[in-house]
Amino acid sequence: MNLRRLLRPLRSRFLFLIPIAPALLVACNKEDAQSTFGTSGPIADTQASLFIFIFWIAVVVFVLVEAALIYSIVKFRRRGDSDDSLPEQTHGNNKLEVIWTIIPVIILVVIAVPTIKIIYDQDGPPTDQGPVLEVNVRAHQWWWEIDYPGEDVVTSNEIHIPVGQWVNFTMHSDDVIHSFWVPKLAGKLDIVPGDVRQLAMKADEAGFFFGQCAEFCGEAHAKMRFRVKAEEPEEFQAWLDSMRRPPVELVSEDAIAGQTLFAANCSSCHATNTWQAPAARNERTRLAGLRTAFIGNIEDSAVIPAPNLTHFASRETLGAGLIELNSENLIKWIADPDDVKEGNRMKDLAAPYRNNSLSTNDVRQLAAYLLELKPIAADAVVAAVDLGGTAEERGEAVFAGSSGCSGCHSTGSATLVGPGLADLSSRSSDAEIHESITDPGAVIVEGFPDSVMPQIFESTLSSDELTDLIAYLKSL
Ligand code: HEC
Ligand code: HEC
Ligand SMILES: [Cu+2]
Repeated sequence: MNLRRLLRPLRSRFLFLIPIAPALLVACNKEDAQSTFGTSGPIADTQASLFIFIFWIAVVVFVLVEAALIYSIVKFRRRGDSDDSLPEQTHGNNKLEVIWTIIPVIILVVIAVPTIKIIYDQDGPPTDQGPVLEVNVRAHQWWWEIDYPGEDVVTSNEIHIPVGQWVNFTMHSDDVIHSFWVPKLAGKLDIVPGDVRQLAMKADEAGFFFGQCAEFCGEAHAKMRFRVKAEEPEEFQAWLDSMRRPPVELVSEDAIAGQTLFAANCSSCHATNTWQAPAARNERTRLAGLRTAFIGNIEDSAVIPAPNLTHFASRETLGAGLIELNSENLIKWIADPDDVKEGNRMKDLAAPYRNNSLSTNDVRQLAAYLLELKPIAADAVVAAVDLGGTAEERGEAVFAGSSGCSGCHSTGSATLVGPGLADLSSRSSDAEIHESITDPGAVIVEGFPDSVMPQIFESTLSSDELTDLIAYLKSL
């Protein structure tokens, strides 16, 4: 029969759909970590139902148009080789043309009404549903800076939020256009440099939601991920509080050695001390300073804004939400960050990778240190520490410890980020050294960038620590 001959080419041409179909259908699996169908909050729910609504309209249109098409093909097909007659021509039929103009207009209006309503409804958190949690997000190539304004809590790449409370994300970009997307919680929103973007969402259930930068932003774009951890409100509050407690005392010898290595090699970019309120408040300024230093010397900078690592061991992922945080992965990351995440800036810029100066043992000790960085228990009493030793010895401990001085300053004449501090006493008085530490912006050493040395030591160092530190610096 003619009809069968007519359909034959279709059969072979569309055979390729058979192996591909399951792959396409997997995209609709609600269980998938980044599925937009398995929603978990009012914003994503509404967006998904709008999608489904438009989808069914499209299905009806598709079925009617295809039915009309197939009907016409069959009804007006050429009947036999001798049939050269043309079917009746309807060109310029006013009635038909008016009908197929009006029907699409009606369809588009039906789609536009709920769409526009939802766009306006979802612009900002609702004002009548309790307090809104504010979270600041700053996108960097290729990681996320997170802070909770008014809470003195800073973190990176993992965003904790309370279940059932509206959250308003205020977003900036530090470099190029990024896009903030947590598929199960809300649609994506582009973050354009120089602009402030706001996105509200709410999680209806606890969970660890996948996020992903959804705008191509350079080499490691596909690996610029993050997580939103929605927790019951008490757990969320407990997390906020824990981020403001001091770290536990380091136990293993590896971790203690790792701390010194970290101060010397890593602390010029990464902060681990924002459990202290002044450091937390200063973190944005510190990162902005690193950014300025990087922009001033893109080819050869030794610093760039980097993820805050305070209480890093309480995180679950590594490399901006890329892989699970465990000892094996962390060692892999520190040994060669590029092997885990091609193109990332740490491998390009950090001195130890440029000079290839980290031994396998150093890497292991650094990992041991980072994996012990967690807050003390809520009910732990901080014992007063008697440091002992001479003022100079105590000052040396401050210099090499979590204040991060040794990450930026050598004690010889070599320039790291800041000047080498040998012979400091021959060029500065006690008062000048004191000022250099507590108010680094007051006098800038010639040839060095402004606002890179953190403006926090006035509040993070006790006056005893300052005195000891100055005694140590004078001894160099
Ligand atoms: C030049 C600045 C710089 C230095 C120095 C540096 N890093 Fe990084 N580090 C970065 C940047 C930038 C990232 C983010 C990379 C990415 O995900 O794209 C990063 C990421 C990390 C992460 C993953 C953080 C997360 O939230 O997933 C760890 C862990 C880390 N660095 C450890 C170290 C250690 C250990 C050292 C010292 C050996 C070090 N870094 C030295 C810039 C630096
Ligand atoms: C993130 C890098 C960084 C850290 C951390 C840092 N500094 Fe600095 N420091 C600099 C830079 C850059 C300069 C030069 C610009 C200026 O004068 O502010 C500087 C300048 C100084 C000077 C003046 C040096 C001179 O030659 O006159 C002193 C003293 C000093 N720092 C001490 C410290 C001490 C002590 C600490 C730790 C408590 C510390 N710095 C932490 C970057 C840093
Ligand atoms: Cu991005």
